[in-house]
Amino acid sequence: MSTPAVDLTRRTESPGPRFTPAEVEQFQRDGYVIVRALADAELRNRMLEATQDGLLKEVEPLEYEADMHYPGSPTSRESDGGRTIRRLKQAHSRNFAFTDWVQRPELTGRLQQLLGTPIIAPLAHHNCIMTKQPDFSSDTGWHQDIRYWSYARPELVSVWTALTPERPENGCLKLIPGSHTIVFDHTRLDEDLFLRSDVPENQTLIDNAITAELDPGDVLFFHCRTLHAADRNRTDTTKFSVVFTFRPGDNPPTTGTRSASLPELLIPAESIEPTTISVEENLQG
Ligand SMILES: O=C(O)CCC(=O)C(=O)O
Repeated sequence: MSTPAVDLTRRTESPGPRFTPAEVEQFQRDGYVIVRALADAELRNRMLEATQDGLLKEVEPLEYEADMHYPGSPTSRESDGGRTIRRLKQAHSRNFAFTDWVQRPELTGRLQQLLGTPIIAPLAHHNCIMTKQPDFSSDTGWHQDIRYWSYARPELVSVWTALTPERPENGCLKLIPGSHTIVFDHTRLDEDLFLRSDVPENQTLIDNAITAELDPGDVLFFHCRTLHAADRNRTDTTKFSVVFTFRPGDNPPTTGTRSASLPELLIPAESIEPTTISVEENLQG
């Protein structure tokens, strides 16, 4: 079954500093929302330049495709394509453009609507630029980001910013609307906690997936339990996306875990009333 794309209608006016009520409602219901043209071209270009420089100079810390052992990955760092970079880690420390982006009112205003005040950006998760390259990229299976994260509650919002076009052919994200409400029984997940496609109820979910087609500057907000996946890049151009995650102040990482292994950013933002994320859990499995 082909995966429907979300509406790519361009907006003509500035998106402003807040989600509309309909967008908040969509986030609550579907576990994601896309805001078109949220990151302006000047800032995007600064993030893209810093990214291309980091890629060219191989500035550590890096994640290589070969490290993942996903379908399509080179078998080792020594094999053909083994030095293909999958992501530049620690985006925030690479250039002020990334600090600038996570403090922009058009972003923080929206995060406050979802998370309240204060907004915290963990540096241990995401905080990266995905560099999905043409020759040696891989397929990422269906997963919920929270699977390897440890927080008081599964309540974080990730922000995926397209620096270049994202389409099915270059491996744009696919998402399953409403999957942020589902708590999966272990029989539906494989040993790496990816959704098993050989389980019929899982396949029914996968059949409902949408593709998040993005143009440069479009921003996808998604819940840390929203199931998502992506195919490899089958074009001849690298796809670049900046990804950060954010949490409410009262949802700290668990001491001693990877989530608590790095500092976090306290994001400056004016205080506004949040629309809390009320996820009614749907225990399946
Ligand atoms: O771009 C991809 O292959 C997927 C990345 C992803 O799902 C993630 O970083 O959580």
